[in-house]
Amino acid sequence: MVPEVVFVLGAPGAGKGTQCSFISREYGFVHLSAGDLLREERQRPGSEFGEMIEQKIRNGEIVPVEVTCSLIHKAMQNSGQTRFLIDGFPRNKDNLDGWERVMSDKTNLLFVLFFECSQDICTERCLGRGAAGSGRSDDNLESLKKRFNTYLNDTLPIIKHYDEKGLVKRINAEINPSEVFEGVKVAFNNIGL
Ligand code: UP5
Ligand code: MG
Repeated sequence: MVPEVVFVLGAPGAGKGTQCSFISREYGFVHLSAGDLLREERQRPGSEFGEMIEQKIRNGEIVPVEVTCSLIHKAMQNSGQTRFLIDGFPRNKDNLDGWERVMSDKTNLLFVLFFECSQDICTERCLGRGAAGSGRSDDNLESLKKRFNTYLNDTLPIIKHYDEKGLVKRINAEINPSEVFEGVKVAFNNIGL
C-alpha cells in the first residue's frame, strides 16, 4: 500500500505537536515532527549536521531539504507503518520542491491540516513553554520573532500552494486543545477515517 500522508502546518506554537498526539491516538497515524527529527539529529554523536541544525533552529531558519527529507523518509521506513502525520513540513519552497522530487511519487497526500493562531497567542504559548523549562533554544523572544518572519514569508506561500489545490483543511487553533481537536476530528471523519 502506498503510504498516506497528512501535512500538519501552522505558526510556531499553534499546537501542531499537541494535536498530532491526539490524532495519533485516535486514528493510529504515526506522528513525525520534522523539528523533533532535526533536534534528534543535532544530538546524534558523529552527526555532520549538528552545528548547522542548531544554528538554523536558533535563528528560525529552515534546514536544507536534503537533510530533513531524508530524516523523514528514514523514519517512515523504520516505522513499518503506512499512515503518517508530517508535522512542521514542508515549510518553504526548497522543502516543497525536495519532497516533490523524492517523495511525492512514493506517497499519497491526503490533505494539509492548517492550524490558524495569531502571532500574539503563539508567542505567549512558546514563551510559556520556555519558562516552564522546555529546554528549546528557540523558545525566546528573539528567536520567536525570526521564526515568525520565516513562517510569514516562507511557509504561508506553501499553504497557499496547497489551498489552490483544494487540499487545505483550516482549523481554529486559538481555543483550548480539546475544542481544537473537535475541529480536527471533523476533517478526518470527512474523508472517512
Ligand atoms: N498549547 C498547544 N495547544 C494549545 C491550545 N489549544 N491552547 C493553549 N495552549 C496550547 O504547543 C506549543 C505550546 O502551546 C505548548 O506549551 C502547548 O502545551 C501549548 P505545540 O503543540 O508544541 O505547538 P507546535 O505548533 O508544535 O509548536 P512548535 O514550537 O513545535 O512549532 P514550530 O513550528 O516552531 O517548531 P518545529 O519543531 O516544527 O520547528 C522548529 C525549527 O526547526 C524551525 O524553526 C526550523 O528552524 C527547524 N525546522 C526546519 O528547518 N525544517 C523543518 O522541516 C522543520 C523544522
Ligand atoms: Mg511542534
